[in-house]
Amino acid sequence: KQIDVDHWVKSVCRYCGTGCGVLIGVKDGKVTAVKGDPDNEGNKGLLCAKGYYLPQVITHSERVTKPLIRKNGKLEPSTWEEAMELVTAKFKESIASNGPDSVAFYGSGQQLAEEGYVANKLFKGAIGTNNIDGNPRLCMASAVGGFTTTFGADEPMGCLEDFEHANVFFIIGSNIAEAHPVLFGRLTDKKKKDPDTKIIIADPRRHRSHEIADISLQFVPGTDMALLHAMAYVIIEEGMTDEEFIAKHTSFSNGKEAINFEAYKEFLKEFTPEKVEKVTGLSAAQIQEVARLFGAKGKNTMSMWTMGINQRVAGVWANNLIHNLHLLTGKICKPGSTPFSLTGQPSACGSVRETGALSHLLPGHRVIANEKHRKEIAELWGVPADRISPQVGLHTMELFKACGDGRVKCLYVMCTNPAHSLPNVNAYQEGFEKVFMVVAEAFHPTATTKYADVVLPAAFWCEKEGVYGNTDRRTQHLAKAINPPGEAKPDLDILLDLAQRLGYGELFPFKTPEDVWNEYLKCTTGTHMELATYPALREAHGIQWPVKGHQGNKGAVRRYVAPEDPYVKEGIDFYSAKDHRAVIFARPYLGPAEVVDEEYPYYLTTGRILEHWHTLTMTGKCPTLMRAVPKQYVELNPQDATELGIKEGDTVRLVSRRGKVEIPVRVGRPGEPRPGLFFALWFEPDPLVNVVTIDAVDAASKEPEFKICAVKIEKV
Ligand code: MGD
Ligand code: SF4
Repeated sequence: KQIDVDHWVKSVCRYCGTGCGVLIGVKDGKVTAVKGDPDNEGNKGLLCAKGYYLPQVITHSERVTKPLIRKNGKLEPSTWEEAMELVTAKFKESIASNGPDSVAFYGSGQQLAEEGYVANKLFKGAIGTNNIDGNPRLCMASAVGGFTTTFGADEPMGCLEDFEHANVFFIIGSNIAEAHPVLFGRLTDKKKKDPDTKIIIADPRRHRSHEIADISLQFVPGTDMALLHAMAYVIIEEGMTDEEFIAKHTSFSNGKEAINFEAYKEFLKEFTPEKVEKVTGLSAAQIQEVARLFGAKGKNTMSMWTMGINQRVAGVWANNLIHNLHLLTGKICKPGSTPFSLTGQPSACGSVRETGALSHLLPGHRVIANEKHRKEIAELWGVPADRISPQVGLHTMELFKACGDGRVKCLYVMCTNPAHSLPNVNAYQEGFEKVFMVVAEAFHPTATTKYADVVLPAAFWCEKEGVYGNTDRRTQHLAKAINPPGEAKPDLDILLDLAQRLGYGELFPFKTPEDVWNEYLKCTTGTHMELATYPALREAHGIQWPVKGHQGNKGAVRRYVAPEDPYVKEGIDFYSAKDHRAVIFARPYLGPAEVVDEEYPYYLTTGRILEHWHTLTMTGKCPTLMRAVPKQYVELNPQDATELGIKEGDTVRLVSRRGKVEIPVRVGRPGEPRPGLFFALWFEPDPLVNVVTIDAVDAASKEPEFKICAVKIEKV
């Protein structure tokens, strides 16, 4: 069919962390088409269904086009002036009466980097509270913890180009086929071109990704630490280590103190394949086979993981153990050899991890706990040194708890839908009801706008200019393609207006996203995550940092290795780590927070499918995607279904210690998922699966364990 387009605008898909380059076709001020950008390294012109159907989402009738204020319990249209005056008065009053920590901001890995930077500066630098967090806490916080504890700095060293060089892919806790479909396409291409490529998929759940697996491991939920330690044991036992690499580039720790290689080997004796058979439900032979493939000399191994590893109470430690395998074998910082975390959202890296828009961070990978970092940022922001509180702010789950117990009185929510996406969400309802909540949203109603006191109409993805930072340190510019509908405004403009009204205008003299970027760039100068300039980003199809001195439009494809990384003179140098040595951790085994018992005998896990994104506010507006998958469901293993006398299409009640949800059943193919495990989609606002999930968090990253809880099942 002929596509009706006047011109194409270079942008980036607004969904997953792959960050596929897109070209937006515009005709008469309307988006008429989206196609993959062939010059983008991330996707080389390909898109998945979610990306292709973005035009159907933009013009939906549920776009918010006017500010709304709650009056007599109902959200009524108002003017920007009235809405912003109300928000300003409430925030000012709360700060004056209860102090800066009585207000908070909750953002998103889908916001633009400039929006994240300005929100962070407004709350931490101007108002003086570190109560700013965001949904990357639910998503990538454990990966951040893994990278920072092992390598001393966040974010991966590898790149998407590594797909072309790897011979062995070790994919654990990731349904790459559905959550990162274009990367799955790269994987299948690689396998087609080079049939000797081996793909290992390790996951308690059998899913679409398993279809190309050479080895498919389905372990007992929450036992991956045992599997990873056992793989390390085999790698050492069978001489697959790179002793020179270990001696030169690593140190060992038990998490409390330094240990030596011998002590680590001693520790691993508790994790022989035979000993972990029972825990993991895998045979010793399976574990040995996988370890041998991973460690095979002369082969390049790329590991990938996402929420199955991150959304766990052992999230940071499990991340450490994946890094261990690469450090023991020296399979790192080489083409095709790398640990590579897959990011859930388009800009969790660029807009939150890099801008420091979480309660313990500051821009440029700095941290609140470090006095020097606070001073540096205060100086760059032009605020007194003591304005940035040394106290780490509230992390996501604590923040919503604080809305309920009155510690937080005013909350600004932007580009996220927490009343749907938080685990054990019923426990936080009181908070949603009590707090004065401002929600900057592109669509209404959502689960969260239902509780909002003020809804601010936000411009959507292609209606504003800005920058995303995708999964492989790739910074990408999104040009504005069309005007927002009605009175909707870019989030950046709304935040700048709020800053002005709160009396901090001098600190926010920005007229354009580029002005914001220019100030933010200074926060990265001299750090190892120097970013590219706006003109360079506008021209390029993504630039990977570090970009030393912000010069040029060629970033560092790989990090910590010469000549790609400008901070390394020769060979490999883990320059962010203490003594330049990455840490191999002897982490004690930790299983899930909740294990099955007589009363709650099944495990429940939740996740994405290809066709839908998170809380359905966007893909739910797309008729094509809704036709493909109109309803969420819980998937049961055929053996479990038979034993329970449940058939495809039946409705069941899933009951946990926290809540219950009624949901239709889909019976999987044999092994889908592992017997004893149920898998539920969670995209519908009603019934809400998150009333059942658990809000236990990883002690270090504070990321909740969405991936495992115990349930019972009842036929409705
Ligand atoms: P989204 O649907 O992505 O979900 O959860 P959320 O972030 O809460 O919400 C984004 C919102 O931003 C939408 O309502 C959209 O309409 C709005 N929006 C879109 N564009 C703009 C814009 O430009 N400006 C503004 N202001 N708004 C905009 C995601 C969260 O969910 C995450 S990140 C993870 S990883 C968790 N995963 C997970 C799971 O695996 N299982 C279960 N059970 N729950 C989970 N919850 C978590
Ligand atoms: Fe968008 Fe991810 Fe699909 Fe690419 S793979 S088109 S970034 S959702």
